[in-house]
Amino acid sequence: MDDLRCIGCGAVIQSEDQTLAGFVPAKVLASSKDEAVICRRCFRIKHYNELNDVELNDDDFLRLLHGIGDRDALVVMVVDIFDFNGSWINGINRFVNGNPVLLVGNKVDVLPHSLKQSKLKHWMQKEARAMGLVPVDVALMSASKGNGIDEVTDLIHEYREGRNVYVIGCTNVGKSTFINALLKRFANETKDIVTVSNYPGTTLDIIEIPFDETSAIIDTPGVINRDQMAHHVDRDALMLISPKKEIKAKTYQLHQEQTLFLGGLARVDYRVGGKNNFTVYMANDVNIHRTKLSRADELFEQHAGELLQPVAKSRLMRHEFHLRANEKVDLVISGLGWVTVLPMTKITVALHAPIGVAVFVREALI
Ligand SMILES: Nc1nc2c(ncn2[C@@H]2O[C@H](COP(=O)(O)OP(=O)(O)OP(=O)(O)O)[C@@H](O)[C@H]2O)c(=O)[nH]1
Ligand SMILES: [Mg+2]
Repeated sequence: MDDLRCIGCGAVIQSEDQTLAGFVPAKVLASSKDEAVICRRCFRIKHYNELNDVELNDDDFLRLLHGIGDRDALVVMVVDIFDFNGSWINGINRFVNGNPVLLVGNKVDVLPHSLKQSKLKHWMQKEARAMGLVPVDVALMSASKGNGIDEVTDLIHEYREGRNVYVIGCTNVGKSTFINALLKRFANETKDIVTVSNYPGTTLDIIEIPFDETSAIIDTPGVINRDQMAHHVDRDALMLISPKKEIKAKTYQLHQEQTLFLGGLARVDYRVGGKNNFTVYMANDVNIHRTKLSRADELFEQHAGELLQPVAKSRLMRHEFHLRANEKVDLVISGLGWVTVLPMTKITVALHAPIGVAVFVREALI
C-alpha cells in the first residue's frame, strides 16, 4: 500500500517523532478515517503562520529532481521574476534530461507595470539561453493575484500531450501558490489545499494532483540556491524585503564619494565619476539612506539594526565594478533588488552585500 501523505507538504505521515516531517498525533490520525490528512507543521503554517523547521538536505532534492529526467514529462520551471538569477536551478539540463521545459516567470505583479511583458519574455528567453536552457516557451504570471494563469494553463495543455507535468523551481518562487490557483480554477476548490508560506522550504516531498486517470500535475519541494538573500536573513527581514506589491522605483542623484545604504543589507559606494542618477528597485518598505562615503563604515557600525535595517546574519562583503560610459546597467543584489545606472562617463562603484549573496552587473532590465 502507498504511504499516507500530508496533502499540504507531501511528507509521509507518521506519529512517532514530532520533530520530523509529517507528524500527526496518533489520536488525530485515528479519528481522521478516510479524510485527507494534514500534518502538524502544515496546520501551524496555515493557522498561525508559524513554521518549525524540518531539515531536508540537498541530496533529497537532487534525488527528487533526478527522478524527473527518468520519465517522459513536461517540466514547468517556475522562477521568481524579481530574482531571476537567484531563483535559477543550476545544472537544470541534467535534471530534465531532454524533457521539454516551459519557463514561467512568477510574481510579475511586483515589477513596475510600465515594463512591457513582451520585453520581459524576450529577456527571459535570452537569459535562459545564456544559461544553456532552451525552453519550449516562456510565460509570465502572478500566481497569487491570478494574472496569466489561464495563459500558462493553456500552454501546459498544449505541450504536455497527455504526459505528467512537474512543477519545479527554487524555494519560495510560488510553485505551490500556482498549484492552488489551478485547483481553484479547474477543480472547483474554494480553499488553498497545498501549503504555502513566506519561508523557503515549505513543500517537503512531491505532491501529485491527478489531471485524469493516467496523468497528474506534480508539485515539488524547492531547490535551495544559497546565493539567494532568503538564506542569509531571518524571517522578519525576509518578510520586509519580499515585495508584496508593485515596487516603486526611487531615484537618487549621487556625487562621487557618496554612499547609499539599502536598509542594513547592502550599500552602494559611488567611488569615482561625475554626478549620476541611481535608481533603486526593491521592496517599498526597506529604508534607503544616503551618506558620505567617508562616514559610511561608522554609520553602519553605529546604526545597523535601527536606522539601517534589516540586517543580514553574516557580514557585508565588498565587490568593486568599473562601469562603461553610456551603457545602462543594473547592479543586482540577489533577492533584494537592483540599482539601475546609466553612467555619463566611465565610473567606479563598490557594492556591499552579505557574504554568499550573489552580486553582479547585468544589462538594464527597465
Ligand atoms: N507577490 C507575489 N507573491 C507570491 C506570488 N506567488 C507566491 N507568492 C508568495 O511567495 C511565497 C512562497 O510561495 P510558495 O507557493 O509557498 O512557494 P514554493 O515555490 O511552493 O516554495 P517551497 O515549497 O518552499 O519550494 C508566499 O509568501 C507566497 O504568498 C505572486 O504571484 N506574487
Ligand atoms: Mg511549495
